[in-house]
Amino acid sequence: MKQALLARLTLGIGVPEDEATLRDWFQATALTVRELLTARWHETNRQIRETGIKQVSYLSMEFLLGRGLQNGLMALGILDECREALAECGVKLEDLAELEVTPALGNGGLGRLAACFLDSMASLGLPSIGYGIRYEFGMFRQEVLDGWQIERPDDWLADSNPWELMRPERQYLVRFGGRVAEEGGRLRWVDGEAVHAIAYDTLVPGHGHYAVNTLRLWGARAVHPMDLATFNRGAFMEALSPRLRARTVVRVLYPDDSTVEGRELRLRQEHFFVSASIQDTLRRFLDEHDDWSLLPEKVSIHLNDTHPALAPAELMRLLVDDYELDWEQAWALATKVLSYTNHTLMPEALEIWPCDMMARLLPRHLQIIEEINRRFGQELHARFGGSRPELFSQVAVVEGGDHPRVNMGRLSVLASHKVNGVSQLHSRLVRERLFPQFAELYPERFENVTNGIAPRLWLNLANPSLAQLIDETIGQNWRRDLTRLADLRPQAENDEFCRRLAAIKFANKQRLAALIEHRLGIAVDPTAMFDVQVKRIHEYKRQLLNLLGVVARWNAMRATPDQDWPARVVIMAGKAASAYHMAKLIVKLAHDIGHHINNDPVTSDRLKLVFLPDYNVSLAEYIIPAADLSQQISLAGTEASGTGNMKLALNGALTLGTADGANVEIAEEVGPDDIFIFGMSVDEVAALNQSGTYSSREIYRNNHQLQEVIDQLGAGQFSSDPARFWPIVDSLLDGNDHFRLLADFDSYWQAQRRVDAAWRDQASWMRKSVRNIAGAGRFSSDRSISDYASRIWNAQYLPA
Ligand code: 26V
Repeated sequence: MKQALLARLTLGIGVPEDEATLRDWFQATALTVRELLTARWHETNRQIRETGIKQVSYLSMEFLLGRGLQNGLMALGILDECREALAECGVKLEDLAELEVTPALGNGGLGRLAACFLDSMASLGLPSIGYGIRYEFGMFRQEVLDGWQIERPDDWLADSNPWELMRPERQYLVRFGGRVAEEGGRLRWVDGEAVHAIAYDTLVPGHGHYAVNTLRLWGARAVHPMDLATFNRGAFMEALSPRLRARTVVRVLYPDDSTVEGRELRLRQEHFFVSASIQDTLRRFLDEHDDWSLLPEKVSIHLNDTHPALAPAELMRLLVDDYELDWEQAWALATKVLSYTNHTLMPEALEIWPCDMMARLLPRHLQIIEEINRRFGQELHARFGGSRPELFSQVAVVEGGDHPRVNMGRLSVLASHKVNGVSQLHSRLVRERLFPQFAELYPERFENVTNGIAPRLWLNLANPSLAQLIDETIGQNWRRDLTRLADLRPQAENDEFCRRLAAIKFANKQRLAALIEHRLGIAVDPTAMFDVQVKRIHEYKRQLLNLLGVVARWNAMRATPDQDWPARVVIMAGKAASAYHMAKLIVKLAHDIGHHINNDPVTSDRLKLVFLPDYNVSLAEYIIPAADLSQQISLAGTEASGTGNMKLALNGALTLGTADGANVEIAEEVGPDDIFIFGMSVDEVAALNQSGTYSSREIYRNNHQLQEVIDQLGAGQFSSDPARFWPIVDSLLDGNDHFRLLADFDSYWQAQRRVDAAWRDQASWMRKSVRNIAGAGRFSSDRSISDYASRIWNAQYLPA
């Protein structure tokens, strides 16, 4: 190992050992890992070709990978060996690992899920290729200035990326604009402007399996990178503009879509990566086969939300226009290979594209979608005659009216043989609320696959001491099958085990306390309860409910300082979309409240509120293993699943949550005594909304505690500008509190008091913590992927 590292350092990176910086060592170690993985990768690809086994094309606009070094070393089983070899050279592996930039090519849950799924597909030996965009700038870096979020560009490629391999031979032409021409009785898309999509491959190593799969991200290159004549007459910038223009499409990951110009670029991105990915999928199929009827046996194409929902249109265009299949045959193939996962019910995230924008950018795709829609109308007419006149307008892919639009959700459902939600509850709501008519027309199409998380990252790497304790207690089988964690349940009654678990948690909390002190200059007590809410900032996730609770607690502590208030550190982190003003104001509110109460001599030893900036995968690896309490407090029916809830439970945090998303299934696994569920159920929320009687003001009038808190916000008690938080007060009182914070407040407060009581009995708390870990086995992404393989893709595995 040491020889290998030194060779990469001196020959690969080109620096002598005595001059090597830490960065050089990182590069050399990464290169070593990549070479070892490449051998496995070639072997995997050879096996896929020779066995003719199905390969899944997983299309996703986002892959939130996190760092690669320790993950690669762990997959190769040489983590300790490498640590020792580096130590002999006077280098600490952990210092190298911290140097690696954290790739952040995703916004939040959906992107991280895609990364966990890649890990599981490789670890199960399921041949797959993840397709996405090689954004030059990923998720913005969040800085906080005077409590306000500032977005900074994430220039993650500024230093070289050791993990990617450019594949110039995998290059495809992607067209925009132009027109549809008729050539020999067939329609063809011509003219317009074109760019080359060029593949950059990242290796995805399996753990406990030799398989190494591929993540293929598309970069963009101009067809004619520079105009030499223009350059020679001195117009240097203009000469290079084609190159810059081509790369615009992959420049930046979308953190929101609040402007029209932004929306058109987003559609360009979607088409760019879909077109390249479908062309590549068909190319790979045709390299091995010459009979289209084999396509569904060899290929599955999965749509991660509607972002890749142009795929059916692009697939039909290639099959019908380029490969000259009949429409009927092409459609039968398309619907057999495509499947779609829905990740949100939030109306503003459901993609709908104006037909005029599509006509400009993708004229042939629009025609194809209109044809799909026309034939669907015919099918409905054949099935129902005139008996359901309203039906077609409820399911039409092209919504008519003055400004016709394409509904990407409906297109995805219509073109897929399976559609799934991401938790049992969410899948029910997808059927009942989002696509009720489709669920009636095609009931067999609708499935649930509850989300999961990759235990390699969220347990073995993030919390190695816990992983080791589990190994010593129940052996290593849980590493293959996470449900074996259930074997830990009896350990709740074992004082020695609980003591060791408590010691691990405490060490993790000390580590996080040091990070908080270092980054924020705030000293927190690691013996206090670490009460954590980490996720994107969004009104439906109700960070504001948490903040109202913190102020109510502060008020109560000041009113009765001698009461036995357990010490708490409330830890929040998360990014607000750059144009989402209310979310940014909530970030500011958290800072203003924190600033105020953290300096209160009456309470500050027992109550702290800290906001850690720039939440990302790496920061999550610090926070999650150190959490005692996990807040999952979305309004019931709004959080599709949540996956942070699973990561926190797996690391022994107790959940304080609503009956929403996967919280419901976590409660089933751990049992009602070891989780704190509060608030309205989905059905109660629906009943309240139906009644039309909800009045947040009335609740405010009748709840003195709540009244005090909201009045404090309105009076500017926490801020230098008294009017600063009026928009928040207005949304609660005059906007009728869209996410029903006030309706759930009292129940939340009572649940928090139950949490306090439970925390006072530390021995009992640790027993609960054990049962949370033991109950988390179902939430492995290995289980999710095996569900997809059997119920959706009909995919097989390579032998281990
Ligand atoms: C929509 C858009 C619209 C255009 C601009 C960029 C952008 C980015 C993301 C989205 C939709 C995000 C949907 C999402 O992340 N859903 C989350 O998916 C998780 C994995 O299934 C799930 O656990 C979370 O509950 C759900 O909110």
